Amino acid sequence: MSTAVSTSVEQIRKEFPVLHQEVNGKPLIYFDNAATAQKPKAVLDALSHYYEYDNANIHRGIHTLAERATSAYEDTRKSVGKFVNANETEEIIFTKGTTEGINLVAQAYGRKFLKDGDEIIISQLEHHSNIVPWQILADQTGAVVKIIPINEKGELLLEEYRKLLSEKTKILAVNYISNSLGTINPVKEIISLAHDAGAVTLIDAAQAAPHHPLDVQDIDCDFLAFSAHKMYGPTGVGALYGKRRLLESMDPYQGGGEMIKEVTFEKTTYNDIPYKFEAGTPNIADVVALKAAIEFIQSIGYTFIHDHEELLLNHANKVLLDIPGMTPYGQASEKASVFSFNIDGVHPFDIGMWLDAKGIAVRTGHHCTQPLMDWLRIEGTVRASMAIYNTIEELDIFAEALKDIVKKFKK
Ligand code: 7TS
Repeated sequence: MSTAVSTSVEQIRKEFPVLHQEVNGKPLIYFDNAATAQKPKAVLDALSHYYEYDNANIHRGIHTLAERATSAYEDTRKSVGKFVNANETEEIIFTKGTTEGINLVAQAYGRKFLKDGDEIIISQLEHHSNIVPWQILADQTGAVVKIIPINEKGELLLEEYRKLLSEKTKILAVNYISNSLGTINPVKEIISLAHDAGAVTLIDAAQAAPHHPLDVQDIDCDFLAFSAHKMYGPTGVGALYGKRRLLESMDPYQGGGEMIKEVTFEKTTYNDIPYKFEAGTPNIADVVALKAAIEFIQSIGYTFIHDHEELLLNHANKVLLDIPGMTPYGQASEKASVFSFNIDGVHPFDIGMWLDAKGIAVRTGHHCTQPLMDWLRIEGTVRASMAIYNTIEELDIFAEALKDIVKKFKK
């Protein structure tokens, strides 16, 4: 991990062109970072530089541009390997994002190794993309999906989790950080318990990558998936880490070019990892720009990110909790900079619309966590999710805007 450089939020904001605009006549306040984060100039420059100078298809050409494109693509693989502290670069597979990474494991690992009566454990906090692929797998194999319950604060009940584990448990898949409540889960402990039961483990790190250092060797997960776009990188690209032994044992996910060694009509042999899982022309430009996103995060450092986001969350609690009618959701002791809430008598959608009219972008609804909303007995929440470029002043404006909305609806 690179050490935090001396920087300031003011300097960081200058790196993000999109932040410097008015929306509906007000300066934009962007609090929808859990959905997707904004992109710094370095990422935008990497994208346009690639298309302006290096664009070529990778791995197949001997001409100079093809070599440049290939080495830029493979440089990102090295960079991602270091970013998650993988043992080997070949353990990194490029995907479209977290969703594809999880589906890849469910199909290429799960479909091959799971059978009738086996169990897959997930949690009440999961995003649909860490629920539905396992339901599809369960339908295909006869496996059963079990759920780790949570407490009122939005924390996983580890004692209940222990009771779910048995020799039938074949896969444990949980998120590192909840997108709806911000809960940071004790994944190292969860993984160790799953391994004791003989299960393979997958961590959905979609919300962790922008906020929390990733170290696959330390937490000892078997698979870990994340998306570039939530960590200041481009959309349409992400990475899946998998332990070599497991990746090699798996079937291919998709067939096509690049993932083969030799093809005849009688028999096809597959390429080595990681290429076995990268059929077809990949999203080269966005992979190249992912490296710039990693370097951006490393130039700031997770210590600075953590301290600033903690400051924001504490301030959010200070200025938002006593707004009349406020019900916050998710009060975990370990929590990322997400503030999810409802206000009595006002539909979350109306709050979102009124905030937008004031230039404030939040997300409203179930946040692709419908089972969690059902557990909370609500349809959805308003979610303000903060990032490295957000400020205390923005939170103050947000609090005032919410007070105005409350007054308007109380009339
Ligand atoms: N897992 C978690 C925990 C997420 O928050 C998301 C996206 C995903 C998986 C899926 O990531 P994707 O990049 O493959 O789509 N979360 C959200 C959200 O909270 N609002 O919009 C997308």
